[in-house]
Amino acid sequence: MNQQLVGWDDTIVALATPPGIGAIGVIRVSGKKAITVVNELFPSKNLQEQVTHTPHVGYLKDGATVLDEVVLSLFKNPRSYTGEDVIEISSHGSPFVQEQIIQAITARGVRIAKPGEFTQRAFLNGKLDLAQAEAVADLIASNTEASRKTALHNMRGGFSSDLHALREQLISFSALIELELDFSQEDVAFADRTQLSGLIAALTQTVQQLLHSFRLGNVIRNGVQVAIIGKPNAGKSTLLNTLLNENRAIVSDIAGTTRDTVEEVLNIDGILFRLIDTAGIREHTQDLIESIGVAKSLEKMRAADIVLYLFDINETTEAELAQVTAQFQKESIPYLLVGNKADRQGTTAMFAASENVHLISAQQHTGVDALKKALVARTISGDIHTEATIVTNARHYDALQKLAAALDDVQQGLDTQVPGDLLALDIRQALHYLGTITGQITNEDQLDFIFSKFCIGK
Ligand SMILES: Nc1nc2c(ncn2[C@@H]2O[C@H](COP(=O)(O)OP(=O)(O)OP(=O)(O)O)[C@@H](O)[C@H]2O)c(=O)[nH]1
Ligand SMILES: [Mg+2]
Repeated sequence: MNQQLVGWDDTIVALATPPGIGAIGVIRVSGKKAITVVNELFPSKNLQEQVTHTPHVGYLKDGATVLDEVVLSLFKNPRSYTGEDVIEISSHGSPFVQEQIIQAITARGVRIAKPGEFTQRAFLNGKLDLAQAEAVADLIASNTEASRKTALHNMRGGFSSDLHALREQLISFSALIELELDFSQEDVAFADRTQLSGLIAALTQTVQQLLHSFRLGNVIRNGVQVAIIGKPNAGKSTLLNTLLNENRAIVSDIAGTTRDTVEEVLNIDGILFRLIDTAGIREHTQDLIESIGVAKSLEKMRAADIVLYLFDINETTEAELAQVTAQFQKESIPYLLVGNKADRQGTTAMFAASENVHLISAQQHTGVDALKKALVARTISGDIHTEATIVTNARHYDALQKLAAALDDVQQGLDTQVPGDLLALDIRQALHYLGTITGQITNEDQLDFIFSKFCIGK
């Protein structure tokens, strides 16, 4: 595939571990010259004669200069990450030493790898498909249990095997249609059109499920924006501190304490919530800075994935709450109603508890765990099933949408009894979009774009 890619034949080198001082740094070399070049620097053994998947300890020497004492891991093609000959040099983690080793290697006709180039080669050599390669980048970027699980599922080919099954079905479908075309003179219909229609419906359902999973995928990848909104003194900053378990935001009994928004990240059950404490909203404020803060609160409210509307249960009437709720509904803003200061309930309570309201005491930490659970439930509505594929990648989402549209065309064609050759065209279109996800259909620019987002050395 794509043999004519520029630089494809080069041997490449890069530091695979983060730059800086560390116990060990790993330098990766991949390509035709990997073994001969490193062999020149490694006098103690002839690496050419060693078997694959073996470690070798010894000195790296550039002429008379001893560069470092290292461990080399040898992977001979095709049994390596890239499918080419690969040597991983575990050197001492000094940036100076690593730089010298890399220079000694590049001086022998090896070039520095581009970001993601090792994985790109793995893809081009058929070690992974494109969806799996992209999952490698997701795995490296994962920062929660949920993102790790989905990336791992996709890297192991979970998503790819779903797509493979779809592809097989579409191909058998088109084979039936093509057969019909071959015999069109004889006017026989090989393909049972009701059966075909059933197949397209099943395929559409699978694609819709994958599309649907993207909302969750987005949550897993990017986290959930949660804006804490309410009147001054409702206890918003206290709630933020309680959720975080630290005194992050200033709390006081002076209304209008929070002027600028405060944002912090909280991991609940493997999902990242981006909590935003905002300035209390009051309609008439003379204070310019406070009014800027209020405008910002409203902006955060509209941009949030979920709004926590926090109110003091002792100072809030049913009518007020109904008004606020109506506003959220009108603007289609997802919200949770949270009644605070439940520790003081009963003294001046104007508000009757209902199941739509989460009662808490931000100060006494009561009801807060239940609120966390409600946030998670609101976000994912059910467990994250790691066995099921969750689409996390916008490129895949886009291709799946096009695939769904193409399947729709096929279905319409079946409904309106269009001739088989037109159906075949639509099916080919559907296969095309499927192929763009796994990389069976792709172009060099697109590949470069995808892999350029990887880190160097991967
Ligand atoms: N009794 C009681 N007091 C609380 C509770 N939560 C907050 N308070 C008090 O309410 C006052 C206001 O709390 P803040 O967290 O600063 O309120 P806020 O909503 O951030 O206020 P602004 O930033 O001014 O909009 C402080 O005196 C808190 O100690 C609670 O659960 N119970
Ligand atoms: Mg505050």
